Amino acid sequence: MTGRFDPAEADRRWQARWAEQRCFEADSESAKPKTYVLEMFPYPSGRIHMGHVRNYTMGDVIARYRRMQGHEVLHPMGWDAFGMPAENAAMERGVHPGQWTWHNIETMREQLKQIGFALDWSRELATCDPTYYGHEQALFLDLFDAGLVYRKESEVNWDPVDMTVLANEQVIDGRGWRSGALVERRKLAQWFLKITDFAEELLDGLKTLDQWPDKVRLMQENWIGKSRGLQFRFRPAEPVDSIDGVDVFTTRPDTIFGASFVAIAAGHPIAQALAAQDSEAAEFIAECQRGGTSLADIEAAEKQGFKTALEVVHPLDPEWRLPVYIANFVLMDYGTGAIFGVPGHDQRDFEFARKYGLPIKRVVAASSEDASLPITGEAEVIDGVAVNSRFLDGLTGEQATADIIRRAEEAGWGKGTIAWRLRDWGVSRQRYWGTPIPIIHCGKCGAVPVPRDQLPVVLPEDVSFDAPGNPLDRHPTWKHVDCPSCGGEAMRETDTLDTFVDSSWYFIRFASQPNDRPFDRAEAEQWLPVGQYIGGVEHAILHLLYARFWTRALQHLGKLNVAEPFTGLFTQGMVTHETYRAGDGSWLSPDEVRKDGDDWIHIESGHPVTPGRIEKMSKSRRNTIDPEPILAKYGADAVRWFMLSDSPPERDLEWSEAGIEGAARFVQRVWRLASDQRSGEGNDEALQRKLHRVIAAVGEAIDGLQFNKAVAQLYELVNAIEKAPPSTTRADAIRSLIQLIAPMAPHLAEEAWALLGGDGLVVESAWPSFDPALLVDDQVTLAIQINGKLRDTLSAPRGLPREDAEALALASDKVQRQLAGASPRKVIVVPDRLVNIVA
Ligand code: ANZ
Ligand code: ZN
Repeated sequence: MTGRFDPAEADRRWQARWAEQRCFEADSESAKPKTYVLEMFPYPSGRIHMGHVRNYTMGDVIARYRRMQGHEVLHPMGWDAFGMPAENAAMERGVHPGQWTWHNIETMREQLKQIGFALDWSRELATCDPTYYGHEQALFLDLFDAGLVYRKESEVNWDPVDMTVLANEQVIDGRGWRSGALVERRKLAQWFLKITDFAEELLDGLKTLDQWPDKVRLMQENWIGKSRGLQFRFRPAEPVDSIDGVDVFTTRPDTIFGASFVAIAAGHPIAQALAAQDSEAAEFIAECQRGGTSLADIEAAEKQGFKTALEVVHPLDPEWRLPVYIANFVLMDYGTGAIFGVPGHDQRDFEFARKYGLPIKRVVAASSEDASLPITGEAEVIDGVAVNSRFLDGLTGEQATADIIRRAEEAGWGKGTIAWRLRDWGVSRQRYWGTPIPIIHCGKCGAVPVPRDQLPVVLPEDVSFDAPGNPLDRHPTWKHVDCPSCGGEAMRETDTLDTFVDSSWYFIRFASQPNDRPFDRAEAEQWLPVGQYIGGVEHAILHLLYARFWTRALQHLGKLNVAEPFTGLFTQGMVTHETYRAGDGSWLSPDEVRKDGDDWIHIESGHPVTPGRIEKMSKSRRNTIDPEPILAKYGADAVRWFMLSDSPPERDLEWSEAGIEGAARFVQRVWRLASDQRSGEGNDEALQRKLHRVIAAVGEAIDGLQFNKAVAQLYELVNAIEKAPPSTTRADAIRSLIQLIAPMAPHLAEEAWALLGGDGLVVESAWPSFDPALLVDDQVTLAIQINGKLRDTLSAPRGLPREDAEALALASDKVQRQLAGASPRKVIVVPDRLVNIVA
C-alpha cells in the first residue's frame, strides 16, 4: 500500500505539470478533428462560487474526454469584466473600478487553477482590457458602416434625486435603488443596433439548433415574437384637423365585431396632439411616464385610460361609433401603438372595460348554441366559432380571420401584416465602466466615427465617483476632441456599450486573437461554431440572442462564415442549500448553525434556529458555501466528483457535507485499487465484460451530458474490481478505470497512472475502446425448479440446447439432494429461462 492520496500535495504538482507541458493549449493548425467547448465566462465579482464550479466542471469533463478521444480541443476562459458592480464598488469603497476588477480576476483565476480545469490560459481575455474592447469598437464601426447602427430618442429610467440614468436592475419596485425616489421615464438620444433586420433569420435559425433545449428555443421564439395579423384604419366620426384616422394592429381580426373601444399609447402622435390642447390629457400622459421602462413594470401597472373627445367609426358598420382612449397598457413601439379593445376575449381589455363601464360582448363561443352566454369574471380566451358577428357567425377563428383580411384588402381599409415583438437593441449605457462608443459628435458633421487608427478609444483612468451621473461626462478633458472630419471642436460620445455587446463576440476572439484585428477569419472558422456551450438558463434569451445576432451580422458583412455560434447548448441546474433563520427572522449562514438531534441551534447564542427551504445559494439568503475551504479540505477531485455525481446536470444539486465526504472517500477507494499491486495471472471473463460495458456506457453518458450516469457506472466498475480476484484482466481494468475517471478526477488519475507505470500523462492517453461483441450478455440465469418450487439458480450460456440444460440442472448438488436418488418423471425446459423437474 502507498498510503492515502494527498490532494493537498498532488493537485498542485499535476497542475504545474500540465501547465509546463502546455497540455491544454489549443493548436489552430492541428490536423486533428477540432472541438470547441465553452462555458459562459464569469463576471469577476470577487470569488468563484459553487455555481461556477459546477458549470466549469461539466465543460471540463467534455473537454478532457474529447482530448483523450484524439480531438484538438479549444477550452478557453476569460472575464466578462465590464459592468455595474465595479462602479458600485467604486461608489461604496472609493476604489477604482479597474483596480477592483483586476484584483478580482487575479483571485478568481487562482481559484479556477486550483480546481485543475483543462483550460487554455494562453487565450485568456478580459473584456475591460483595451486590447479587447478596442477590437470591439472596430466591429461596432463595421456595423455602423454597414448601416446596422443608428441613433434615436428612447426612454431611460431617470432618478430625479440622484439626477442619473438607472439601469433596469437599479429600479426596484419603481424606485431608484439608492435614492428611493420614484423613477421617471426620460427621452434620451441613444445608439441602437438593427437586430430587427435579422428577426426572420434569427427565428428560422432556431429550427437548425436541434442540440439546444426545447425550452430555450421556445423562449427565443417568443422573444422574437412573430405575429400575423391585420393592420387597418379607424376613420374619425367627425372630421378632425390633422387626424386621418387611427391605425391599429390586431392578431384577432375574427373578433372585430366585439370591439368596444379604441386605445392609443401615451406616446402616440395623436395623444401628443390632443395633449397640446387639453391639459387633462397632458397630465394623464405625464402620469403614464412614471414608473420604470421595463416591460414587466408596464405590464404590472394597473390598467388606466383617459377618454378623448375623439370618436371613430367601425370599418364594417358606418353607424357604429367607438370611443378613443389613451391607455397605459398600449405600448408605443409595438404594432402601430394603437389597438381596438375586445373585452370579451382579451384580459387587459376586460379589466379596462370593467373599470370604464364599456360593453363586454361575446363574439367567440365554444359552439353556436352558446352565443348568448354572458362573459363573467374574466375574458374568455378560447378557440371556437364566431358568434354575434353578423356574416362571420359560425366560422372558426381561422376562417373568420382570413375572411376579414380578404375583405379589408379588397375594400382597401386594411391589409394583412406581420408584427414582431423583437425591438432593436439599445446599446447605449450612461456609465463609465464599459466600452466607449467610438463616435465623435460634431456640430457641423454630425456623428463621425473615430478613425480606425485612433482605436482603441481608451477609458480615462482619472475619474471620480463622488457625484452621481456618468464620470465620462464630467471628465474635464476626455470628451473634448477635434472633429476627425472637419477639424473643428467636437465631443466624444460619453455613452458606453451595453456589456451584452462584450459577450456577443468573445467566443470568436477566443478562437483567434491577432493583435491588429478582432480575429482572423480563417483561424476563427477552424474552431467555430462552439460545439458545446454550457451556462445558466438566465441567459437563455438576451445573451444567446445577441450573440446569434452578432454572428449573423458578421456573416452578413462577409467577415465570418458562421451562421449559428453555438451548435450545442446545455443549461445546467443550480447549486442549492438549505436556509436557516434566527428567531428574529434574519438569515444565518450554514457555519453559524449546528444540528442537535432533530433541531438546529445557533452556535453563538444557543438559540433555536428554523431551517427553511432549500434554495439557490445566494448572498441574500446567506446559504452559500465558499468553494475555497472545501477545496483545501477535500481536494479538487472530490469537489469535482461531487458536482457531477448527485443529480442530473440539468437539475438543481443540493450541496451537502455528506455528499462531499462520500466523494472524498471514493477518491481514496480508487487510490487503494491503484496502489493494490497484487499481481495475478489469467483472464476474468466476467470482469472483462463488465469493463467493456462500463467503457461503452461512460462514453455514451458523457456524450449525452449525463454525468451522473457516468459516475454511477464508475462506481459499479470500482465495486466489480474490488470483488474480483487478482488476474491480468483485473490489472487491465484498473488501468482503464483510471483513464475513465481522468476527465472527472484528473489529479487522482495522473497520480495513479504514474504509479501504475502508465506512459506519459493520462490526459494525453487514448480513451479506452471497447469490443462491441463483449457488450452482448451471453450468460443467462436459469431457474431450477422441482415440482414448480425454486431449488437453485444456475448460470448458463445463452441458447443452451434443451438436453444440455436438463443435464446441467440434474447435475446440481441441490437438485441431487432433493431427488435423493429418485429419477425424475419428466423434465420441462423453457430455453434460457427455467428447468422444471417433475419428480
Ligand atoms: C384585438 C384583439 C382581440 C386582440 C382579442 C387580442 C385578443 P401578440 O399576439 O402578442 O402580437 N396589441 C397590438 N398592439 C399593441 C400595443 N402596441 N400595445 C399593447 N397591445 C397591443 O399581440 C397582438 C395583440 O395585442 C393585438 O390583437 C392587440 O389586441 C394587442 F380577443 O386586437 B388584439
Ligand atoms: Zn466636423
